[in-house]
Amino acid sequence: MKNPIRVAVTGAAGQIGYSLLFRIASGAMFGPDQPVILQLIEAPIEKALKALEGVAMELDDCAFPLLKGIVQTSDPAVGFKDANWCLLVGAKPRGPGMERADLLKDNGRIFIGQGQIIDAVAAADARVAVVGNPANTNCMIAASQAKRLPAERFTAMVRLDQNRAQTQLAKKAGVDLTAVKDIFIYGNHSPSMFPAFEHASIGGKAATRVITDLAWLQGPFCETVGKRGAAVIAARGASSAASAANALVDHVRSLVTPGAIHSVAVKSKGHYGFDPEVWAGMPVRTTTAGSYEVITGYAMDDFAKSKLAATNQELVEERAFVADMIK
Ligand code: NAX
Repeated sequence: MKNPIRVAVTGAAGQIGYSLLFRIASGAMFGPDQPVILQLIEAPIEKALKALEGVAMELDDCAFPLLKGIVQTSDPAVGFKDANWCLLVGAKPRGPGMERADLLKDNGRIFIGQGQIIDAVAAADARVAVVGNPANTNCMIAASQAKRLPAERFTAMVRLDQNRAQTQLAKKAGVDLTAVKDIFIYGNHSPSMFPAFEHASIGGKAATRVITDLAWLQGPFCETVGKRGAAVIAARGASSAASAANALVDHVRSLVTPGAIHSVAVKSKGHYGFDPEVWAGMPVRTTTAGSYEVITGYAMDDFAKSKLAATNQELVEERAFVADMIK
């Protein structure tokens, strides 16, 4: 039996947490032979901590063979201690009438603290995955606090957008989902993101040769993927939770699987025209467990270039809003 890995999860009593923790404990994230210790972190709010107790009770009641321990805490120094993976799900939701700039600042403060504590107490091999919105910019803020852990260890999730795009292409083409390959998300996890359909394939052929309706690809397809989160809220009365948790399972599983090719928001090095200081979604190939290289060299036409420029612009603006928080 392998040694257990420590997985810290913030926002553990939230709705994504409720779908996520059971998947991690069952082996879906790290594999069926990898024991885990869950280190669950909640805000220091009585109601949230009480709810967390209930979640921990349910985890116990599942009798997962791989679950070797549960830590419940509102102290990040306890929750991130020796963590191999830090899954930053918890964040403040955007309230009624709240400006995006206020959300950026309020959440920025959370991610400053968490970035510093992770850098101080997490395991030497720690990896960080950010889900809490605005995910790319929160990730950038957390990474900027770290002196010990390199910036590449901090990734933000755009996998839900990739999964959404894959399904939309499969539905339009009338094929099984698994026939759709290499659909990658570029830029921000926001409606400005770009699902680069030109590089996707369907049943081994270029997606644009299978779906020849370019107006649909450039219009409704990009819009449906970009605004899917809002559509789920309108229908369900609550934001995406199970699908977000599933995407995080995919995000981490792909990052620990050498050879996997997938979309991750990572620190830009200027590829695809992204400002070198922002975290942007792009295609990566996992090299060794937890490490990756950006897949460069996909050619972009004028339409793609304009979409990349727009999502880059938004990331640059978000960065400017929180400039005083970045070290
Ligand atoms: P919930 O409001 O259900 O849960 C959030 C939890 O985080 C709460 O229990 C809260 O007490 C906790 N929390 C707040 N501040 C904390 C802190 N400083 N430390 C620890 N815990 C803290 O939200 P949920 O639906 O679970 O969504 C969580 C985040 O994911 C939100 O920011 C949401 O916008 C974001 N999403 C990101 C997605 C992505 O693809 N990147 C998609 C889904 C989701 O919208």
